[in-house]
Amino acid sequence: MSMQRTVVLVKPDGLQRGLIGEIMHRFERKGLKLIGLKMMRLTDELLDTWYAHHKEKSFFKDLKAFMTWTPIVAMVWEGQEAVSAVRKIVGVTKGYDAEAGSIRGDYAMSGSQNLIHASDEPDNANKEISLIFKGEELFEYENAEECLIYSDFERGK
Ligand code: 3AN
Repeated sequence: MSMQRTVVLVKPDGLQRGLIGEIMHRFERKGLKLIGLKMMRLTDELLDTWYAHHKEKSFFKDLKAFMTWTPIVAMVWEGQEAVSAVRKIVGVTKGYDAEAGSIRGDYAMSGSQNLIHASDEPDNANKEISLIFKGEELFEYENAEECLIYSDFERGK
């Protein structure tokens, strides 16, 4: 087990549908720790880097247009195995396939307008953090509930 950080973006459809609070609540109640949060407009250049693996795909242009439609809300969450824990809460890419109980399973039907981006592995999470957040925009603090969420052993005590 390892302490990890992961990036969540609430995409323009999540903002328009008023789901920011609901989405944040899902991660908060799980026991993940919020260490960074901001609203921003993604740029064309940033998206070229962010979605470099989709550059040749037929949907790339539409994906970029969608992601720049309105501002997005970016967050960094921290916790044990946070990358996979967050992906499970988010659900699989296509909303109509996503398990009931996951965010996409509960709120999405589309394969592209799927409310959220979540980092897919720790190395990518670190790259994504550095693309969006400056060092001083990430906060280290003691979470008062940490002793209830994790065992002493898991906290290295
Ligand atoms: P995920 O967001 O579940 O990690 P990725 O990384 O495969 O999925 O895709 C990134 C984004 O690209 C998706 N969230 C979705 O908005 C869009 N996308 C992926 N596959 C398709 C597709 N076949 N058609 C349209 N848009 C897609």
